Amino acid sequence: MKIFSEIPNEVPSTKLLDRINYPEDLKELSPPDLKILADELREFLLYSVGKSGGHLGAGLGVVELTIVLHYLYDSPSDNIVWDVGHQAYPHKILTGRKNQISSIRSKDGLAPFPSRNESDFDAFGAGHSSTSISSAVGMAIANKLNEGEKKTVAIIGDGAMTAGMAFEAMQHAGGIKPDMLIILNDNDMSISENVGGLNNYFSRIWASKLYKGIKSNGKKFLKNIPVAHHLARTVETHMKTMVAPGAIFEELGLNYIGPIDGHDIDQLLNVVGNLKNFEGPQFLHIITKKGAGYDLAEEDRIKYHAISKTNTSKNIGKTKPKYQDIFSNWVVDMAREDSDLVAITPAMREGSGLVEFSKEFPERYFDVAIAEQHAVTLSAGLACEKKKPVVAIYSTFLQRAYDQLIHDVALQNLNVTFAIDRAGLVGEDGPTHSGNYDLVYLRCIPNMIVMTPSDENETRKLLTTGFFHNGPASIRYPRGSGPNVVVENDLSPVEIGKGRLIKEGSKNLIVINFGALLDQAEEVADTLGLTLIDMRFVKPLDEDILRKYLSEAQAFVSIEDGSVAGGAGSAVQEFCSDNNINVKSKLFGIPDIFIEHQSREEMIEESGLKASRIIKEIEELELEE
Ligand SMILES: Cc1ncc(C[n+]2csc(CCOP(=O)(O)OP(=O)(O)O)c2C)c(N)n1
Repeated sequence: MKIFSEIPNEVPSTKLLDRINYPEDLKELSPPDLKILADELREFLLYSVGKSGGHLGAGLGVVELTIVLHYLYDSPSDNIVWDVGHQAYPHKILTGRKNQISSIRSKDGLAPFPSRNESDFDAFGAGHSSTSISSAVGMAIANKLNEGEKKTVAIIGDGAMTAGMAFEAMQHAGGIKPDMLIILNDNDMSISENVGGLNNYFSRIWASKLYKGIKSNGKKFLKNIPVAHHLARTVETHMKTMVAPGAIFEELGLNYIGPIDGHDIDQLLNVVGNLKNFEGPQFLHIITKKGAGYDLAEEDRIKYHAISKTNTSKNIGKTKPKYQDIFSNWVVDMAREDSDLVAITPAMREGSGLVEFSKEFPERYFDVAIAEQHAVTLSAGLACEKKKPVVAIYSTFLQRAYDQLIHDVALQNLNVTFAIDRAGLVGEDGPTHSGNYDLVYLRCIPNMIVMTPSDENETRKLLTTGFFHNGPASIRYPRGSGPNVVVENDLSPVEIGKGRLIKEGSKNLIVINFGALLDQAEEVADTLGLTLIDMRFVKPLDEDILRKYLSEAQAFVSIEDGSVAGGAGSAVQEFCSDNNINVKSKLFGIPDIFIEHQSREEMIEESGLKASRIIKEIEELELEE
């Protein structure tokens, strides 16, 4: 494997890759050519991610695997399912999208993850982790029912393998034995270091020389004779329970093979080529290096999980703190004050702003791996024993733990604070990662306090408020930076259910803001001379302020960075209806469609949430003078 030491600025010369547009072109190459192609593909990937920004380390790690899969399988007829899909850039390049790859993640460009709308080669859309085995089992079952000839492969990382969903799928597959191949791409990393018992287990397999010896000498698994193979396996399984950790998958009913070097094209061709024709669920464990072939990415696997575009002025002089920095400072400050504070992340230490906390309070920091459901119920258990858990979680990933929110936390009125990050429109990561639904799904849960800070200082205050509240509380804030207001150092709460009047203007039409689009709301209020309230709380609503201003008004408009259907504005409508307050209303929020990947600004614009658009729509409201 060629090791590159920089991201090329110019389009690299890639003689072989130039000839490859679709997998069928690949099949013309000889195995030695595939190795040259791997170097070219890697260089081209480096160049294009340098242009587009986006996920890098995972893609570099699966260059050889991607080539081999497309060489051996007949996609799109065969189904190749990539878990999460952040590693699928090489797959996109080899499946007809080479010339568009540097448009990835931008408006009208390629999607950040596999997308069935984008290409027939993307067998299953993703973005969230650990869905590949379930969907692949479904495809394999359907193929059997359809009496088809399609092959099915799921490729899942060791990080994604930590999720319960992956195990739910494997235990099902082990029972019904569909013909499929699961490839565990083990690079010992999630976004940060992979954690937990399963990860330790994989490391033991990796380290076990004894096991490797048994594999190479004792098991002729490359023989393409399924029956003989399975017989051989029965004997071996017993040995493995003593000495070989791969037995856990065997015990589930899968045929575990490996580990093998996932960068060795000859070995991959040999092993995958055989497993492809085996009956029943096959499990191949490959070892790869995240960031392989780019020295900086190999050294700092966390930093190069994803990168920004290189050489853009955007990257220079960024000094505004992000909401994640505000959370990071708050959680450390609060933990210094209260020794019962514990922080939990489902595998998002860097993204959620828990790096400093994890260093200062290692015993009070819990990365539970990609296990959102467990994260929430774990927090419930901690709260039962008087700890004060803060669950730092992306809005979109909290969707995974909805029953746990209701059944384990809220129903028992447990004291858990949810710091909900990436709330609202998220930008380049697209609809899989947009946190559009939390206000809707949280405000209907009894006992839950729901807060929408509108700037950095408010975020700190409302985090404190949620933490001091003895019961479940959620504080949601967006990705990136805010208006850059001064953040006070103190840790004092605000009164629960009290909004704040930002400015008083005409009392005929009231602008009601929920959260991070306050700048747009202010522009609307200033331009039209209207009264503006920043509600702070979606639940409980500040009924006094609403009664005071809405009883005399003709109409209100609400603005929120969340789904308009059932969201915060709807809560105000419900309040008016319950209290016989007869006002017209116009709710501004995210419409009932998935907003495709583009910058957050562009998403806001497409959702009709820019001040200019809101002003126009207000002017079209037929209000009496
Ligand atoms: C449900 C869910 N939680 C969290 C994430 C964020 N996330 C994206 S990739 C990733 C790490 C995946 O690790 P692994 O599967 O080992 O792939 P690698 O990046 O190491 O190749 C995480 C935590 C996600 N996409 N989905």
